[in-house]
Amino acid sequence: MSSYEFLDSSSIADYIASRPELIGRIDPNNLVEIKEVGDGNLNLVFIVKDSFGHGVVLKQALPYVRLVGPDWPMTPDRARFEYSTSVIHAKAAPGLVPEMYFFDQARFIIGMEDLSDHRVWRGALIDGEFHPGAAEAVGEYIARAAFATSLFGSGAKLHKEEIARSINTELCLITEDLVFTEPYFEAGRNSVIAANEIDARELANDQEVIREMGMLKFDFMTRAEALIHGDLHTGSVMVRADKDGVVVSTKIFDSEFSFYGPISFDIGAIIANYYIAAARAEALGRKELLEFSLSLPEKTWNSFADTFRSLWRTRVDKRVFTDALVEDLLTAWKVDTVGYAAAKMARRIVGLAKTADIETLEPHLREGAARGVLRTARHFAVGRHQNSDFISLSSKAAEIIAHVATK
Ligand code: SR1
Ligand code: MG
Repeated sequence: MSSYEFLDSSSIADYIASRPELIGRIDPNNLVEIKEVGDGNLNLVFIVKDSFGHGVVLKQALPYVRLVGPDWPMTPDRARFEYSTSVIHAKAAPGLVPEMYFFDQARFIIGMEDLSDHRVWRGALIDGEFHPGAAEAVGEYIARAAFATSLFGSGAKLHKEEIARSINTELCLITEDLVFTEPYFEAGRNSVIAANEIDARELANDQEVIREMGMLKFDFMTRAEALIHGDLHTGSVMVRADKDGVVVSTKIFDSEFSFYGPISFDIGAIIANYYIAAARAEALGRKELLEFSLSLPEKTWNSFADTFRSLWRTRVDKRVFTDALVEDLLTAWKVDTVGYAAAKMARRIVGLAKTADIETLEPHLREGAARGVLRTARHFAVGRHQNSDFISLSSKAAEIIAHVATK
């Protein structure tokens, strides 16, 4: 395992003073607040503020999976992926990615913009905040980042070079195992509450779903379409609203799982989390939030598709990449988006790394919410070839979630 010094509150002032990139951004001699806020599964995250109201975020990759501990070693080089992808995506999607200040290759630390005036979207949804506009912004981000790094945006030579540069073996393996395999083939990391054991068994015995997962996993491992985020859930999105609750800023962060993969994986990942939010809203009887959550998949999809179509006009080679092709691609990506949403819903219920949306429900409510997400996932995985329309999929999800809700 690599050996390097971990950040802690007592060493942060000296560390900031040692970084030329932070001169003028924060005063290391006048720090008033140092908070470790890492609530993800992997890293240390410090928000540091000075007495002048300036702030920075320092994020350090540990050489293991934080959620599990040193028994699960993990390359800290993932911080390099996050830094370089954030820089590339920020250029492609201006305003939608936090500003990066530096990457410390010796200690795997990223210095970046302090977004304390934003909220993590998952927490906001859990608290019943609506944030209209965020789903569209996420769709726009996915389209801009994907187009710019695809063959269509960057041309054949750069596309190939970037695929080679961005191979992210260890982090991809986590997704390959946790998302596509372990929900169906237990590897000692799954868990559900007792009342949901029957649902986990039904999922693992569903041969039609497993067949779909095989195809989705194969595509995930081989379809190097664009530099995707790789872990785009509602905990990877920060939102800031004005006094009327309308979103004025959306930032997508935490792209350490990025690599060249299928574009629809990112769209499916965020959409899965909308249905998870919907299951929570149903469990708590929050009807308005339920309807709002169910409206988000269509919003993200439409924003993605509209943005991608508008960027299509600027593609580098128009000879066989015709206007008809973009429609064919969008049709195929939509079917796969539904499949990836299914994969992501299922893993967040039965596998390692769950969501606060479901985990913080009282057990008697959690049972039905978890069941609703799993049944929706199974319906989506198998039915995606017949139906990939998000309005009708959301109606179906609402029906399933309500039918199995436990009160
Ligand atoms: C071992 S890491 C578990 C999960 O945390 C991240 O957020 C990814 O979703 C990963 O699958
Ligand atoms: Mg993450």
